[in-house]
Amino acid sequence: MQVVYSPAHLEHDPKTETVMGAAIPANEVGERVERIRAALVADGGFPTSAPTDHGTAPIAAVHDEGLIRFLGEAWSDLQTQGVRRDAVVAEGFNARALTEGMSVPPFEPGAISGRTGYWSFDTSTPIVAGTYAAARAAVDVALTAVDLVLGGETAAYGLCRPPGHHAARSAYGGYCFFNNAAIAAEAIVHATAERVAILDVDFHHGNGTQQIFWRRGDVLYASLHADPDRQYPFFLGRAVETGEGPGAGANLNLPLPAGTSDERYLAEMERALDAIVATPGSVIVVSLGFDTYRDDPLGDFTLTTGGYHEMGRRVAGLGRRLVILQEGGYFRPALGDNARAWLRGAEGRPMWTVAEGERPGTE
Ligand code: SP5
Ligand code: ZN
Repeated sequence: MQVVYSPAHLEHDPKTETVMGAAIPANEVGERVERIRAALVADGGFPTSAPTDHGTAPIAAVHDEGLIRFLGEAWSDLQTQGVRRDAVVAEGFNARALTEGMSVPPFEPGAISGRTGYWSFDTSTPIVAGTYAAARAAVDVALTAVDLVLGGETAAYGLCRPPGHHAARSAYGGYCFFNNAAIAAEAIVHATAERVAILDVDFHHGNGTQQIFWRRGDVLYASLHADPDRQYPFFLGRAVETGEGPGAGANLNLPLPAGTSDERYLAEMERALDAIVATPGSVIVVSLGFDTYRDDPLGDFTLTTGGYHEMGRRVAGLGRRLVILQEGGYFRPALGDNARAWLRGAEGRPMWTVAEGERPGTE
């Protein structure tokens, strides 16, 4: 399977994230992607290529122009306004309740700490000097994976970083700036006029992807994730959210309890796969997260490396072409094995053995 990778992700290098007011070491770091890349190179079955520049038009097909402009300007704003910080996080948020009952037009302030709050929804997604370049490159990685699949490949893996599925049309957050999977799905619809299914297997609900396609009947969004009653992103991801208007019935949320095992997960995934089978189309975009892993510091599921192999096998078993895009996954020591297992499963290759000359998996 072809892998698309860009070293530009390393330019997004936050040192901390703020959770409930406390600065903690950043979870979403460059080592994540470097671990995966190293494991796939060592495997030998995953030729890697660089992304090509797709410009901003495919991003503007999914995101508000104002968000794109803000992300492009945020770092220079910070310098111009004399704020001496190595990362910027909002000082306040544009919460809907502030203007409840008031017919005042939305107002984007000039001050960087307020402007940041206008376009974001959490404190754990710092913008640093290289964030925009990295986020643009992640989109190009996703779109190059789309090009490979539309060019005839059965599957391609875009090693995106920063991830994307939390980014909404007009807001960034959840370590995500541009919604790589949504941009990829929209590009596929544009190129093929076919319907597209997005299967989101990250631990967290892809609130951004859901929001972007909420009223769209031509893009199915199906997600398995931690129940938002107990886990981020909290405000979306419930089973009652099924889409509206032309998108009614084209959104499937499968919230799951703490402790969800391989067996439970794979059984639940059959419901998502059934929904995909019931939707015409030949391409699936997979939002692939490994924060469902048993040792993940953010997650509370108990999936194993073997579970990922089986997941990849079953998703590929639908017989559709796959654009597989990396989302979350924070237990760094196992990311390489987990990605390798999922992708080998999708190719119909077995799990590796010690006899292959590799170290055994972490199980
Ligand atoms: C793409 C993706 O996986 N984004 C996830 C964003 C989650 N942000 C909230 C982080 C909260 C960290 N809390 C650590 C608690 C450990 N028990
Ligand atoms: Zn996640």
